[in-house]
Amino acid sequence: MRYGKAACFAALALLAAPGVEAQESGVAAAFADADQNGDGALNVDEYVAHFVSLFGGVDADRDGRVSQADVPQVDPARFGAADANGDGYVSLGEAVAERMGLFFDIDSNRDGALSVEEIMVFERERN
Ligand SMILES: [Ca+2]
Ligand SMILES: [Ca+2]
Ligand SMILES: [Ca+2]
Repeated sequence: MRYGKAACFAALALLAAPGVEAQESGVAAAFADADQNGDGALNVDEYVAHFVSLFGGVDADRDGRVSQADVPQVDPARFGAADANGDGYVSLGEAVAERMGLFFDIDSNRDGALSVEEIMVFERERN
């Protein structure tokens, strides 16, 4: 269940690959899943926690890193950008680092939290 809903948000959150998974209904469902305190916004803690849980879903063999083969939907250019040390794998640390950069791109009003609207706008502008 976690993987099903989370996979939608993964398109946004996990290496930001555009695609059918990123459709707005999927984003909204994944957002609700990630918004643990139900205040309608994702703070940094919720954002990172959600992403760590996503990473666990993708990292099938639990070695703490993900190869391109694990995430075929991710654009290889994005994957390469996230793979900061160029070893062919995106580690949890690399992924979180990449994700935190995106957080501030998405948080257009700079209030330190992401609204679903901010995510939708980000998705639309990017695609
Ligand atoms: Ca929240
Ligand atoms: Ca790496
Ligand atoms: Ca915001």
